[in-house]
Amino acid sequence: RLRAETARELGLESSAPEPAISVANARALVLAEVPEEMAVVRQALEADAIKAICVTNVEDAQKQLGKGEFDLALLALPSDATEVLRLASRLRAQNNTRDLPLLLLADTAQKTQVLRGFDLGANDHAFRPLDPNELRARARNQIRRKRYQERLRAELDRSLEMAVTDQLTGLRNRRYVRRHLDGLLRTEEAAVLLVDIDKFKSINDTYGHNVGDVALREVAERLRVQLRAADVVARYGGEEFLAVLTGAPSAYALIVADRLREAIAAEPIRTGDVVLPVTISIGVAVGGPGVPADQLIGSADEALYRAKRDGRNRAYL
Ligand code: GH3
Ligand code: MG
Ligand code: MG
Ligand code: MG
Repeated sequence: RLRAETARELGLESSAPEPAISVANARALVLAEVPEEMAVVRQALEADAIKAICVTNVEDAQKQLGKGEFDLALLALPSDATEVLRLASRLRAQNNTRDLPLLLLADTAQKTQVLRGFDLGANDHAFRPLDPNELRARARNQIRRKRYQERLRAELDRSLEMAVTDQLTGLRNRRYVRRHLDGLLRTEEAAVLLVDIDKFKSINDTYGHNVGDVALREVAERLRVQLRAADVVARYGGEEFLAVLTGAPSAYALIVADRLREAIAAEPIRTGDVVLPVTISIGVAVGGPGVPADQLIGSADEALYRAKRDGRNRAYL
């Protein structure tokens, strides 16, 4: 119960019961040489509002499926099943069809080929003569399974995103930027900019914590828009931020730092009736492969300390 509540609070799970997974508007590719068989399959699928896209040869099937817009493929095995089984194998090897459900249609005498198909990654089968109700049940099953898998994957993506995001500002969090920096420093030069808001405690003390939070978010946003997409800026602590720059940053790290400083100082932060002049101090350090992240951040912290000591609203290397 605790786990469910926590998940809900974190937005990982809706409080409403999960809606049943529908198969409506699913797209199925049907590969069948024999027109009568094609007609049976198409009718069965369309009874469940599954759209059937029909092809009669392996090349066309491959071409259609390569677009990756399908929820299911029904592959009818001709008397020589080799080409269709090869197709099944290829589909499993390709990125955009790796998870595509494959349903084989075969003669009972083709059991060996069907089993071979399972080895190659087919998910299910139906034997001739095809029973439309059985076909529909098996198709629905596969489509629901695929859609459920997609839902889980989307939830996982969302959890992973949350695990690296600071909730207050939407920036990356400390854990993420540390790992990012560790990774970079294995192969390239990086600059770290340790940003600390000046006299932030007095903002909280004067206007309250909520205004303090607004200021934090606004500073975060101004830092973010100043940096390139390839740079990472994170909330590193309460009112501290860490930006990591790449691409020969020793030449321009201090220039960027001064631009960040100016972006905050130039315009007071406004919220309600409050007009809040805010400044930041920045400590900069540059290092390359072999320099530990801790050491780099330690140097930036020393530079930050000097910037504070010399009166704040400055960026030091
Ligand atoms: P300095 O110029 O030396 O950095 O002064 P300062 O007041 O910014 O430094 P200090 O470290 O003394 O104060 C930081 C303050 O940041 C203390 C804490 O209350 C506040 N703070 C930390 N996290 C948050 C937060 O999430 N929201 C708000 N509103 N305040 C926070
Ligand atoms: Mg601080
Ligand atoms: Mg401080
Ligand atoms: Mg501070």
